[in-house]
Amino acid sequence: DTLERFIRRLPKAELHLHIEGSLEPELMFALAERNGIAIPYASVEDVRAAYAFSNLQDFLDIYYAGAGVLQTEADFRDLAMAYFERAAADGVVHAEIMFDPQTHTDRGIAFGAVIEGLLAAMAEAEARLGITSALIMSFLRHLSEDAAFETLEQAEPWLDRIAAVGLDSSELGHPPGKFARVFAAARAKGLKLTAHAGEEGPPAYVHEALDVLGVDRIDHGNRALEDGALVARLAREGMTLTVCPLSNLKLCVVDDLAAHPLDRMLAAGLRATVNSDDPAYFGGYVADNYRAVAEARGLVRGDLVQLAKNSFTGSFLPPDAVARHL
Ligand code: ES4
Ligand code: ZN
Repeated sequence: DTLERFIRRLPKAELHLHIEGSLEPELMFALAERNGIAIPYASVEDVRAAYAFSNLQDFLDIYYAGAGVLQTEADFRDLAMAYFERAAADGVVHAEIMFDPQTHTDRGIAFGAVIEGLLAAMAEAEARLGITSALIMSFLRHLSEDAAFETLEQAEPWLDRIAAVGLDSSELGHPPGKFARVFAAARAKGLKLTAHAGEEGPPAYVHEALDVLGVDRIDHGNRALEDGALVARLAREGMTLTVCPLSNLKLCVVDDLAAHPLDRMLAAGLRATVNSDDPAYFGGYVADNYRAVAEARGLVRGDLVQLAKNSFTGSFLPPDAVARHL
């Protein structure tokens, strides 16, 4: 069995995926044409050439511009369906997908068009591809907490179809504590909580996500490794980290995959998982991430099995469903 085949056949959950980040250049062009929207690229090759980033903000500027082609409920359904097809081919059996409502509502797209399109794709993915899924509604941390509260209010009619809230976008200068009250409100509504922390931000932001927000999961968490006491705490509490190797490479969180800390995380007893983050922008879906980091860090098949197990243990599935996947 080749490594690639082994990875593809390993049933896994994807826990860190921005659906807007799965917008491939080909679909971007098709939606631009369908919606009569001009995009600043001449060709698919031209788009891919623009995907050279030196940090998170570089990427975010291009990612928010790309999302401008998404206009209708059908666009969001097509976007998510394309992701599910690709994920199924990679052996993903459960996906917890983040969406950024503010990226769309701030340019006049109805919250309902976004979420109904995603929910339609989720239903089709389960029926036709056998993939279960859940939604994580992410707040943009460069915007205010009041704006996040407004988004939580808009989501009210669909709260029973949203598993969790998340926190993404520009990390530096926007610590988790900025969203303490809206995360408490989300928790009171029965939602799970996750937040990007320690991608570019310092270990203190990871502490804050745990202590002030009370998150159930940490997205990325790379920089936690700079703080030994924090590592011990994350291990002791069985906190899941949703690590994204190719994202880390493209956004220069690591200089080289050969220096990626994934195996050090596992060795420290951390519940690390492997995910694709924004696969259309970072050069690979979840199986590509497993393969790239396995080759760069010499992971053995037992490590890959552990990572896949962690993805179910760390999911927001109910315990009986988790047990069926282990
Ligand atoms: C993101 Cl990699 C990453 N970090 C923070 N926010 C994001 N939104 C989409 N991808
Ligand atoms: Zn992310």
